[in-house]
Amino acid sequence: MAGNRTFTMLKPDAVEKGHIGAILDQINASGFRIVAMKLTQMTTADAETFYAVHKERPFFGELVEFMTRGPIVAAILEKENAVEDFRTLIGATNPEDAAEGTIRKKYAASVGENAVHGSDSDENAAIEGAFHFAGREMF
Ligand code: RTP
Ligand code: MG
Repeated sequence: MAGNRTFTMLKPDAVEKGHIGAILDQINASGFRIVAMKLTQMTTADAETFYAVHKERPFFGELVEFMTRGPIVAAILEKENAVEDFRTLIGATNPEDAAEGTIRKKYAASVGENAVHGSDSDENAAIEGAFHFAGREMF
């Protein structure tokens, strides 16, 4: 249902450090249902398209390099008020500013390598989910 889904990626740093299980556990314990999920790796073209909104920013090259350096876990999550509640659960972009107990506070190393992505609007959640998953992969 529109408004009840968000899209997330557990970023390469979180996968490299072995945090997949702990992060998914916290996501489930916070009331999100997994609608779609896979381990995948973005190509440079994928990451440039996914983050096109940031292409003029000074960190764009670094961001694309980081997001393509290893596998990610991509997932679609369902919950009432999913987009906003998930961004609360992950915390501020910079882990130094993230609230205690949030996923970024616990698992992120820096503003660039910040463990997890969360969509910033219902519209982008739908676009980002469709970027990674075919309809038959959503449950
Ligand atoms: P995300 O899209 O990954 O959920 O993160 P966000 O909304 O909290 O932050 P956004 O402004 O959309 O930035 C996207 C990602 O770019 C990297 N970044 N690096 N070096 C820097 O100053 C910087 N700023 C942003 C982060 O990986 C951020 O999550
Ligand atoms: Mg963002």
